[in-house]
Amino acid sequence: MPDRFIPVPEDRFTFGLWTVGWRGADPFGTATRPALDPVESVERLAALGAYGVTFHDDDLVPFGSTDPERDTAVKRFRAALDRTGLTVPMATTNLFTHPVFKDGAFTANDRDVRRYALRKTLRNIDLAVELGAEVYVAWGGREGAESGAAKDVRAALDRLKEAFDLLGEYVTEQGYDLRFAIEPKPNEPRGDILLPTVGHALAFIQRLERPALFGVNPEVGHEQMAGLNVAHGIAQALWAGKLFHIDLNGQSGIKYDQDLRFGAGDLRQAFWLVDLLETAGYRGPRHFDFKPVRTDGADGVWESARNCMRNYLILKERAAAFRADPEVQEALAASRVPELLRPTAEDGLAALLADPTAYEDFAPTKAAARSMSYERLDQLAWTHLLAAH
Ligand code: XLS
Ligand code: MN
Ligand code: MN
Repeated sequence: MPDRFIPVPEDRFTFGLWTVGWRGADPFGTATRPALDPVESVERLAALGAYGVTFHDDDLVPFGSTDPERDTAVKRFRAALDRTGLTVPMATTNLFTHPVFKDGAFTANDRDVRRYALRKTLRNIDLAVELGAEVYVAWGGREGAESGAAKDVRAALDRLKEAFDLLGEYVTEQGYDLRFAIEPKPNEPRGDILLPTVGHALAFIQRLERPALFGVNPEVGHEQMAGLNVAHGIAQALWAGKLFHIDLNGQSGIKYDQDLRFGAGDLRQAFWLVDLLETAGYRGPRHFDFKPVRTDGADGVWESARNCMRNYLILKERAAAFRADPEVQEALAASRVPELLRPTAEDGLAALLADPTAYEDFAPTKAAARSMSYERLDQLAWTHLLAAH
């Protein structure tokens, strides 16, 4: 049987250089794999059917490189992109690896560290735009604290706002067509990180000078680390017009950031997430931010990259089958799901107040006796997910 789940660039699958390039170093062990040349990553991802590649400044140009070394690295990367047709839709800054960022970057207590972090970011924004990026991700990896007195959180939020306002001013002045996507995460590597969830980030964005330039880049596992329903978070970001980018991966419950390949971990949430992205009109890249397991060699790296895309396509097919099934449509109607689309009081406040059926004649006990029939609906989803229908 021909394989129906082979990715093509039109699927818009993208990968960070740091994902396939992860060498397996963790807090308890050193690297298990050799370093990967970004050029090899570009070539291999293109051969697998990906659409694009993304990078932190330091993934492409190692920290501390001289200007000529930087030029050579960029030139080689650009040549690989030209050869393969792979795009760079997004880039970001590493503001967490070097010890200088041990207390954060834009919110470090030390002002000189904050100024350096801004310059490092601005420098990479120029490169991102040069390579065609439309989105610039900002993950505040070390913007946080382990203890209460260490960080004045309100001052830190002022500094974070100041940093993003300056970045917004810069891209506006330069005339760059670049928007920012803030990536929430509740903890790790800091004990607690600022803007821990999608909701925190969305509220923060509204207080910036140029809110239209800012959206979110939620990561599946990051929301799940906080015990949240990722599809609900993504739905709210879409509702707010703020889903500028997304990091897809897998996570099994509330624990360390597992960064499993997409589809591993909470399969049901992955199913509902794909259903949402595919039905809500999200047009951005499907970006995988995962870590190939450190037990494996190069075979597992490329196998897991392939499987991220394959699993997305499998879930896309399963979700479409669920939506197209007449029995599901009937079950949705029985659960009155379409009724939620109807405004509650389109007749206006005066009419609502004058309507005896809305209160005086309304029979709460009778209404409460109506079954919602959600069990049948959910089992239909479950059987479609497992192709058992
Ligand atoms: C880490 C984050 C990171 C960002 C990019 O947990 O997911 O990889 O996506 O800096
Ligand atoms: Mn993660
Ligand atoms: Mn991420």
